[in-house]
Amino acid sequence: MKLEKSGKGPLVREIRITPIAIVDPPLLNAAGLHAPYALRTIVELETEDGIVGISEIPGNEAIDEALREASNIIIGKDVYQLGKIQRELEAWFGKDSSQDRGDAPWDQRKLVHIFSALEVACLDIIGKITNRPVVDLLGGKMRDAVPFAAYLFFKYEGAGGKLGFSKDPAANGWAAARQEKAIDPEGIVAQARAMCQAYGFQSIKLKGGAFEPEVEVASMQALYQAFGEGVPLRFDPNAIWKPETALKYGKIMEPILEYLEDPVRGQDHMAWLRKMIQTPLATNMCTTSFDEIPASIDLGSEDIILSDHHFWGGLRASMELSRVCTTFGRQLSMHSNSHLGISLAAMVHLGAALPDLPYALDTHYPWQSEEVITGGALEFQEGAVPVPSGPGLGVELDRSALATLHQQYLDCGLKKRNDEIEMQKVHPEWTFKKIRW
Ligand code: GKR
Ligand code: MG
Repeated sequence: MKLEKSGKGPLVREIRITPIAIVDPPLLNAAGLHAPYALRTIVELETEDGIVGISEIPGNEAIDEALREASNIIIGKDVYQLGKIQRELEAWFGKDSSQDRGDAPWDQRKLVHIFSALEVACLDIIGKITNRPVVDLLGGKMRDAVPFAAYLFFKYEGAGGKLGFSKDPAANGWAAARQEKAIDPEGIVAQARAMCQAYGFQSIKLKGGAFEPEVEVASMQALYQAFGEGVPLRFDPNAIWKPETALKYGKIMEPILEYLEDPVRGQDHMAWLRKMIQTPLATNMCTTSFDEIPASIDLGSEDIILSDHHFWGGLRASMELSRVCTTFGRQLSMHSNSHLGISLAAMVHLGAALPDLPYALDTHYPWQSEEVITGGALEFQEGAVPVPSGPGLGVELDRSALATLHQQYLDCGLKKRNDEIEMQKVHPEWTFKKIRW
């Protein structure tokens, strides 16, 4: 591995974009039901010296297509020239607008995804060249391990994938527990016990928005009864509540919540509720880009912004967001979607570099049963993931797993996440509503 002469730096010679499908159980949310497979895209950049950097982003055919188009910009570029790469991508694709995010709980903007994919892979390469972990490129390690929260879901019975709504009778421990139905407080408490036992999580988040507020709030109360004050609890109905519903149930949950995530839709409604209840409000839906920060500050719409490097345009943008949050008296934590170990490694490097980490971060990782990195799933110790110590991201692509998961993508036929369509397969009359209760 050698540095290029005359300040030219290592140049990208090739980009490989591989869509994959990973088995996902039938999890419920405000937008419907998870499909039997979640889609991800694995990006590899290779330099002229043969150094390969990797990254992972949510899978979406249109974004993959745009990434292929971005090859024109990335090929031949010096991996250190991230500012220039970003400028050229913005000029080519035009800046994302807030509308492009979509109404679903997850983000569908192109540019943030593309830049995140390219930036993380470039940082992986730079780390390999300089023999430093990515966390060092973000400012250095503030902690050795990054804490995550148990992320609970209401769900139908089933393992997902080919098994769909049936269970694999050979599974044990958490692998068996994650197949169980959870549609009421008892099911949620059982899920929490099994997940916390397997991973050692010390904070708990419940994804709501799937059932009537009474059932979901009763589930939070049951978690509080089961785990006591020592385990911080959060609840996220993905903005499906009306303001008056959020006020009623926000007040009821005030004594038991660490924070309430996106109870209502939009900065105005969040700001209104913010003044009416004591519980801190968090968001990954109402303030989702730097463009939305001025209004968020003017209105006072939330206390905690849940960054996601896939949606905010990379790891360095998330570090910048942390500074903005500090300036305006906000906290920063992290949002997630179904993901594998490359994304988790990037999240851990970021989490380790953030100056302050007041809350355990979100991760869907326990719901996934497959991996695309060598050595299998990353390990959790008492709910935290130790920062990988190798150069770059510190994780390597398992080529045979990549090929298998790509074939699974081709076979499953899914091209884009659509939880409404999946829900209609079970309840044909069901339709997505931005605000339901
Ligand atoms: O995986 O169903 C899910 C979640 O609802 C996810 O899509 C959200 O983006 O985890 C997310 C959230 O915190 O809103
Ligand atoms: Mg959320």
